[in-house]
Amino acid sequence: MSQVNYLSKVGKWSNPTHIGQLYINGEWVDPSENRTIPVINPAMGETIAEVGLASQKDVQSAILAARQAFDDGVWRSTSPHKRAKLLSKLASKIEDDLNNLAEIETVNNGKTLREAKGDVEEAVKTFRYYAGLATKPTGETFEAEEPFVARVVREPIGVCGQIIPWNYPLLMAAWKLAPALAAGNTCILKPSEITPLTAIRLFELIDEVGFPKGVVNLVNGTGVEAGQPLVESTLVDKIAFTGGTATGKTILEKSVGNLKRVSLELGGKSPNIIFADADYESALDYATFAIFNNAGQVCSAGSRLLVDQKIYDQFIKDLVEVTKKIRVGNGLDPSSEMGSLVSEQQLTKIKNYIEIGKTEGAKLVCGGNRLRTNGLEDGFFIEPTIFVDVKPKSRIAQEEIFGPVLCIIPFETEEEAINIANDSPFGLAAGIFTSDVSKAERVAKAIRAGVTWINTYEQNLIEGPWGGYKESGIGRELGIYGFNEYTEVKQIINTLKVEPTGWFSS
Ligand code: TXE
Repeated sequence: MSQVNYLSKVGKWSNPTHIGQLYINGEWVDPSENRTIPVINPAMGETIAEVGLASQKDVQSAILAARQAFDDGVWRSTSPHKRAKLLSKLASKIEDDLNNLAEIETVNNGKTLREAKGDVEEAVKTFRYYAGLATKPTGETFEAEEPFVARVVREPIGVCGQIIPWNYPLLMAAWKLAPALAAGNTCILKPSEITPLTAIRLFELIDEVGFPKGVVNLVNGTGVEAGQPLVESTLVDKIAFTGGTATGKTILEKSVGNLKRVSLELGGKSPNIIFADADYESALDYATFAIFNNAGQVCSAGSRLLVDQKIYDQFIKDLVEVTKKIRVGNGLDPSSEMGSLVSEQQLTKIKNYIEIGKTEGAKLVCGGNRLRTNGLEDGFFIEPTIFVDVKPKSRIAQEEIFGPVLCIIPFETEEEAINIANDSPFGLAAGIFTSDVSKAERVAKAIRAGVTWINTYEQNLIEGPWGGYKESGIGRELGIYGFNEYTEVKQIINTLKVEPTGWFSS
């Protein structure tokens, strides 16, 4: 089936004519080298589209368009109210297209429709939130010695290269574009080559909204060909990246040419701590949600479950029982509770970690196998998997698996739980389940992570800062924090008395 037929049927994408194209300087253009990359539906293992690949020349065109749009001031000089209006309009268009976008996301990423719809709703909220923030600039003033008056203003940084991953393709595009545009920057978005489809649909909507030419550009392509030129270009002022820690480190190294601003949202190995005095049912429910939601392909997944020795055996028994009931299937099937992994490569990586876990001596008590029956034969499905008695220093407890694999570690005291939780190169998130308010506060403060949830998990508030300590990243997204990451701070000092300094005698 041709890509147009397939996507118009599955995603009800009425006219997906721009799939092979890039969006540069306010226009859909063919890639200069006419090369494409196949896009796979991971639930079926079949090619559903051929997406145009940007060459370095195309990326340069996008950079020049964004540079000119920034330097001309067409966007940064646009009144915040006008910027807000366009961002709100885009939010409404995404909302109107919710079902379509969700289906496209599901067939490209493998997540369930329920998850994909949730992502689209969050993307809408993100654009609305930053539309609101655009009109609320936060300058400061301070008391300066007479005759001076001083104020501090925030200005856009300039041209932003935004490189995003495959686990939340549309939502990550929203997290990047919305604050950057609200603050007056111009953008070049580089989606993951594995999941480019919702970004293409998003840019069709962006085109309808009518941003000034060059303000927002899309280059699809590989990391090396389309991502790296953004990172290395001295015409790009900022790189915002979400992805793996190894790639994040490469990006940091390659960005030094013009000392561009870099924000990185990287991996995690987040601890989820269950104390014996926790509300048992909630703890059980969140322990599964934290790791099996989005098939575990979440940077903040609660992948290390620390369980109080007092309830250890019973909790594991109940957790395994709940986990075995999770319905794994094609994301388009409304009865599926967990979809496929995003790619064969990710499946291979996870299977490899399961083998590592076994050789390290952890006890496999649930799952561990690829699923290949009942219509899942050709897709990249894996059973929700649980290892118990995992050694805190072992590889499966230290490295990001990025799949539905839970590592359970017992602990005896609060201090021991904190030590195990902090014994990680990462520091993105943590969960704490207890009915003791004082203990919850103590542990939340002691854990070195960007977000700590108490008696909940994965509650993401657009208003709050999102980002990690240690090797989980640099900088923060969302809220005013994310907005500020797209601004430079300028101090303006004026004098009310104009006269020479008299410093030199002549
Ligand atoms: O990610 P990459 P991959 C983790 C997860 C996963 C691992 C590898 O553990 O198993 O990373 O996944 C672009 N210059 N996360 O290889 O490479 C690439 O094209 C510029 C966690 O898919 O980090 C894509 O657009 N760009 C993560 C983006 O970087 C480059 C989500 C992410 O790809 C580049 C995804 C280069 N040299 C994976 N190389 C999270 N934090 O949520 C690649 N890219």
